[in-house]
Amino acid sequence: EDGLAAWLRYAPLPGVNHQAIPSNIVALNTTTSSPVYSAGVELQKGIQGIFGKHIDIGYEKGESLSTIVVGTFGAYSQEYNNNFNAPDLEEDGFWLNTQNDTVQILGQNERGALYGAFEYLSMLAQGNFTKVAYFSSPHAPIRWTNEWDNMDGSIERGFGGPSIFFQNGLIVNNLTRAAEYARLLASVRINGAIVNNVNANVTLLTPQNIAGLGRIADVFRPYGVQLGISLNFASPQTLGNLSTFDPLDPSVIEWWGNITDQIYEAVPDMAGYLVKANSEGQPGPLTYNRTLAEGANLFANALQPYGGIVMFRAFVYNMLNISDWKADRANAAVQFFKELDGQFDDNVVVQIKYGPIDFQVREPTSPLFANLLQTNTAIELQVTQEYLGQQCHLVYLAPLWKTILDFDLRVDNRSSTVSNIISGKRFNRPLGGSAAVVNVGTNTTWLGSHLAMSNLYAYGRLAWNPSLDSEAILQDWIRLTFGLDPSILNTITQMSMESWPAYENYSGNLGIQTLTDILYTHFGPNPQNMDNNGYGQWTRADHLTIGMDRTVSNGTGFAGQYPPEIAAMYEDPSTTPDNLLLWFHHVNYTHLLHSGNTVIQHFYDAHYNGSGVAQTFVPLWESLKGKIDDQRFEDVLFRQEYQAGHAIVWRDAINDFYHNLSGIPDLGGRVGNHPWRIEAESMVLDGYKSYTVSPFEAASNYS
Ligand code: BDP
Repeated sequence: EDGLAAWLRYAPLPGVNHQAIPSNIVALNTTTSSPVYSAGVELQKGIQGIFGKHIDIGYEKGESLSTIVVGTFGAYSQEYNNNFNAPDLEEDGFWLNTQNDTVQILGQNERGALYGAFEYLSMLAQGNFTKVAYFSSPHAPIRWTNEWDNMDGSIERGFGGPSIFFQNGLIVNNLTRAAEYARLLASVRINGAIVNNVNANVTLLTPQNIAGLGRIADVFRPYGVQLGISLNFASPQTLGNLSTFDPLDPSVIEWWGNITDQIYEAVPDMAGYLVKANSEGQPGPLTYNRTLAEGANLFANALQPYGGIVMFRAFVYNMLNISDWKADRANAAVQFFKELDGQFDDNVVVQIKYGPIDFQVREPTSPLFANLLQTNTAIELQVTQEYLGQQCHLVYLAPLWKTILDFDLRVDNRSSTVSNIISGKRFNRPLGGSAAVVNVGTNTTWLGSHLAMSNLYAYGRLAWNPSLDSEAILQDWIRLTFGLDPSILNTITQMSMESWPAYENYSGNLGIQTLTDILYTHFGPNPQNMDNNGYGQWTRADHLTIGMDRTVSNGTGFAGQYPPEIAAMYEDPSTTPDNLLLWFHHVNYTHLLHSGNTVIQHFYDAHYNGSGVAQTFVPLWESLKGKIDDQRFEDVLFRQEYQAGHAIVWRDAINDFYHNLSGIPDLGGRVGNHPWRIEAESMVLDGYKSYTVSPFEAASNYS
């Protein structure tokens, strides 16, 4: 197995009597591009795979009761002359009833029906034959992915090979993988995908490429996935040859109107635009002294007649001067956006990264969620593991995401969880939801690693229902991906659930951020570079102290961006949780944590513990030999061996760095001795050259 089928393998379930499975499918739509038609095909395929039983698909009510009927409520009522109405189902919701001979899978819309079919198949594939009857509605309407694919076929922060959409500046001819991707997304109820990089290339908007977008949308449509695109704010000038890209200039407004008309001509159901403006060198409205809201509304107006949405990113910040102790990149989003609350059109959604900096291993919840009360918001997550081991390390991310989604920001001293803010419920907003940077590629594993796919699966599940349990989601994924053997279930559960804490322990604990190379690669340890960059990703470490003082009383004031109850908690080191201490406070290495340990000893211990856990993943995985097909077994083993080694590189680089800086010995006597480490000098190397490693703490033999 090469991973292409992901969690939709429909592997045979041995020893199951398939008499209980209905003998026909009735799909209430004959249009081949409709999600209900796809649902019929999917049910047939799944049942064939799981039970080895071929069942026919009909398109109207038949004689037999032993049927799976899939369609919208509307189509069902008509065909079966039965006024069975959906009780307040949200858009995309469904009803699944397996209690009678006729299994009913009915959607509020076509997409809902397809989701219900995938739900039913997921139960069967997991050997779950419980009789159920329930309605299911999404928590939020926007459940999108963002692909950071470039027109040349490369992918920014993509670790699964080149693009499935683009090559040599054009849309690829063969969109088979794009169609398969849409199927995967639909199976976890994702309803939109932005296909190109937020650092957008204007050439996407040439007539030839707009036609190409139409072809992508055509292969997405049968799965109910709407296509969206990222825009470059300066396009009217760089592509349209106008003298300006000022969002209030009539020629610019007209230019975007025309382009939008052309896109909807090719993609009548386009989801909308994603815009990264005035961030990291991208053009935006600030060039013309226009506000970010004026910039966003430019697109909102163009999209409004078509029902499209603008996802406007809150990831806006300036480069900062390291010597300014009041400077703080974490403050930027609230500083730029809070004053614009209420100025965004109703079809604008401000898309906010989960933390105030940038997808770090641990961040506090972005306070912007608590500062936009009259604006639609969505959370931005990352499935692609940019700072989190880049698919070479197993890091199951649902537990991290849950710390944010479940976080109660206490706006107006009332329960205000992030999940209820982004759904629109808390502030009564019409739109909201989530986006995840996924970055699948042409690699048959999609993401570059089999085990990383649990993150894509979990993202979709949580976008639909953020109250689900991370471990329960994981276990569904394991059974679907690797089968029902309990030892497989237990082993992969253990590895995955231990993986984020382990990675946090060896890469950057106590809220200090991922201590990685900040300047570009974002991979591997580089603690020294955390205090010499203009990106504001700072640790403020010297030989006595460490951590960013973000208090109101003494520091950058960031803690004060939260509502009062939360601000008070973070203002005081004694009420700040240990895992965020260094995010909010600048303390001595000898500062005592709630755990009773000093900061520096916690660093040492955590790096030993975390890297130690990574060592155990290898024998744990090896215990599954023969229970998993050889191909996936070997692929994962290779990754786990790499992670085990790289975790030691992390351990020693970080520990040695802070040991040198602070001069404080490790009470365990380990730091500096490098147990379990094999130096390059003790290996027989072929074809390698010596190289000056920075930081030198990461180098072989510590030199
Ligand atoms: C950073 C990435 C960069 C992205 C940027 C973004 O390093 O490649 O372009 O985020 O989100 O994390 O726009």
